[in-house]
Amino acid sequence: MGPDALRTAGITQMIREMGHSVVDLGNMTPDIYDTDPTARDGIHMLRENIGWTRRLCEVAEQQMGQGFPIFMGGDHALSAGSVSGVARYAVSQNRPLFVLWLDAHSDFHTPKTSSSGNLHGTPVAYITGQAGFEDYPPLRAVVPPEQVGMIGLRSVDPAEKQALQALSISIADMRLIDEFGIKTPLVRFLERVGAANGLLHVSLDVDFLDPSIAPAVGTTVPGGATTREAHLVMELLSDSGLMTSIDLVELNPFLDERGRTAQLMVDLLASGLGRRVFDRNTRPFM
Ligand code: EXY
Ligand code: MN
Ligand code: MN
Ligand code: MN
Repeated sequence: MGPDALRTAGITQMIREMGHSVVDLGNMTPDIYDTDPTARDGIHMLRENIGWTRRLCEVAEQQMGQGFPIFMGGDHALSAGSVSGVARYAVSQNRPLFVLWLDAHSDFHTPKTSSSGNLHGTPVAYITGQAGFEDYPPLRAVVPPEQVGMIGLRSVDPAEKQALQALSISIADMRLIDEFGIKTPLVRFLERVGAANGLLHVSLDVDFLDPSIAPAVGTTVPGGATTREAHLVMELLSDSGLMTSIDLVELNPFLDERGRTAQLMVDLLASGLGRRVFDRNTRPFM
């Protein structure tokens, strides 16, 4: 339902109006995975998620060679597939892949540590090659933790925190954003991507945004990014020219109010693709 809500909000038309051609591949279907998983009980839809990961990984690798893929969800578990496929493509190009995770959550559980059993809480651990994903497709290309940046965090479970503390993922929680502004950590991360001639995959979870502006998500956490903070992130991404693929995830239109969250996600993508009120060089005062 998420992708259809984005389509209804005019995502295709917006991209065309910005001068790009669009191919909508339609809604994907997962591969069948009918092996008995070895993971403990209580992990929801594990087989389905493994099937989705396999399919999306193939599609992502293939589509990276065709243009700028936009992966619409749906559950954030889809990023296990989208990012692992993008990572394979990056290896084929001999370029490092950086991943920017815009989210209230760190999504750093494994099927072994998750207490909810919801696999949307796990994709970053999978793509960075953490143990505990033995049932999943083996990663051909791991994203090194030092090439991952997380911005917007405000809900991290103890097991995730413990695992993250041992790694060098760059983290800007909301406290840091309050103190230094959202531009500071983002620009530092982008400088590293540019210096390494990296590809940049952005994973935008609706719950990165404050629930007051984006109610259409099942995992709202108060204290999120404002409308302008989120647009600034997307505008700076566009200015950098570094972003090469994006996930738009966790949109649940059943929880929306007159489509406002879907519209905001489309508008944010427009900023990420270069929509501006004025060009930078014609901006008054600065
Ligand atoms: N950490 C919690 C869990 O694992 O259940 C919440 C995860 C929510 C993940 C979402 C969508 O970003
Ligand atoms: Mn979800
Ligand atoms: Mn998420
Ligand atoms: Mn989230």
